[in-house]
Amino acid sequence: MSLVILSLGSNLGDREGYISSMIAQLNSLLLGPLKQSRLMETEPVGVPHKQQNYLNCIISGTYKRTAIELLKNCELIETSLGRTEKSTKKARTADIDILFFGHSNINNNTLTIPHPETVNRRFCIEGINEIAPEFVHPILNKPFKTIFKEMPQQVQSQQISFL
Ligand code: PH2
Ligand code: MG
Ligand code: MG
Repeated sequence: MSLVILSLGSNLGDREGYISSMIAQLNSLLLGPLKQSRLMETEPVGVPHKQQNYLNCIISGTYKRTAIELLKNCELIETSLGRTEKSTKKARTADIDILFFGHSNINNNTLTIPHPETVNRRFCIEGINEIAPEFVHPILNKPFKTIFKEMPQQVQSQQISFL
């Protein structure tokens, strides 16, 4: 059993509806206790062209199979919600990113866990600090309450509003 932390995002179409559907489907995939951060409206980070703001939230739960199986199931959920866009740079209806899979370090052709952008994205730090402040980043060896407190200025300057 692994504690998993996921980022959910949508910036195309009925964003709230897609986030609710992702949560509903993840509820049946993950075991409790499921935790969910507040919804955040966030400016897109790391995208080359201007696009609509994202709705994001962070969730955690436990998973009893492997990281690759979790990835496949998350991709099935994305596809069920009309996601056709596979490039990471374009607007999408549904995006589920595996940020942490327990304290595993995984690095292969299909998966990089911890997700390397986690600590460069304010919504990830804010969301994890909200639902799992004691969770220790397996590479930085610091709990998220500390990562939150030490957030660099350029990360802090990303626009977020809590809904
Ligand atoms: N996801 C991306 C690229 N940029 N920006 C925000 N604010 N939220 C996201 O979920 C996000 C992003 C690629 O997956
Ligand atoms: Mg993403
Ligand atoms: Mg993704």
